[in-house]
Amino acid sequence: MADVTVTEFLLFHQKKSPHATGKFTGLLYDLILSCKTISRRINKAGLLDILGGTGVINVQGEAVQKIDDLANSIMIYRMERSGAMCAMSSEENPDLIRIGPEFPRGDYIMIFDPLDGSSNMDVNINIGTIFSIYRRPEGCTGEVRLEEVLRKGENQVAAGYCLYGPSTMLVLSTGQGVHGFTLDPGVGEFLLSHPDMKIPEQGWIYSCNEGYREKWDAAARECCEHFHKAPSSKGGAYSARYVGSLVADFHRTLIYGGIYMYPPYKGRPEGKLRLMCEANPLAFLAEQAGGAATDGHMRILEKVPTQLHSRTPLFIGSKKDVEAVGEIYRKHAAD
Ligand code: P6P
Repeated sequence: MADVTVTEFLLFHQKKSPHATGKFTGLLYDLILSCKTISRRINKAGLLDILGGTGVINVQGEAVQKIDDLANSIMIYRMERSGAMCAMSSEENPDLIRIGPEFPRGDYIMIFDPLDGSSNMDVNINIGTIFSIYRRPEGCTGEVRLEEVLRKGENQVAAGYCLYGPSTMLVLSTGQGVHGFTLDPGVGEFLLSHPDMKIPEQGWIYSCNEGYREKWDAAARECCEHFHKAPSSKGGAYSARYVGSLVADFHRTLIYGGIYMYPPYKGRPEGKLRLMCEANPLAFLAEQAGGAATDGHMRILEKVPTQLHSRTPLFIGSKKDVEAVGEIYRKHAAD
């Protein structure tokens, strides 16, 4: 396959995409540039002394930021200059980030986690950037209001992640399937490497933090037991895999199939993961790839966020495996 870049792929292979417009391509250009910049900084992190806390003064006399603060600054700096945005929300910022009059504005809203799982970097484990893109609701003008942003995940026009690992990968959907691009550092381009990614109907891996087992509700414990006993897609038992970095655990699930579970637990009835910048974008990808994503009771993409940082339980992956969880939760709800 000849080298196909992301832009070329969207413009030539997704003609139906309503976003193959200059604005969206511009958004994507700056998003990709942000990911490439973050990737470069991460790969040198151990050497550039940007692990862990702040306090280090670098050669330019700047206070070196923690890597996730740095990733956040890179994303905000780039995206507010893209000319495509009217507002953004970052997991690192408590409030909505509105695009000021000093920048060209567009009609897109991006919600992102600039560097999910960043603590894993201290032990050289994959981490990732997750992004969720909406168009501003028709007819809305002037300053973006919070209620324009707090919308169901099914309104996303695009979503994806950048995974920083042995290679840096961009996995993206604009509503026409899921496609993976691998960064060729020599060229500085993301090139199509995984066209039309599909999650297997059923998998052979379940992924959850069983250390919290005693804090889960009965339904979540039964889900875990289900995967201890049920035959996997390979006929034998399921294998347990848990990286503790959401993008890494999801990427493996997208490719191999199976299920990633982050149930609610005592003290956290809504679970730990963010609805808008983690669960929604991954649920969009999962469904586009033929999989499923629920909170145990309903589709993630149908949940109405009550605030920017709403949390949600998450069960995501192969359709059959997520359905098994749904059945268990329905049985417990009926009890
Ligand atoms: P726990 C990382 O902090 C993160 O947000 C996700 O990347 C990861 O899947 C999850 O939390 C791990 O959480 O509670 O199992 O350590």
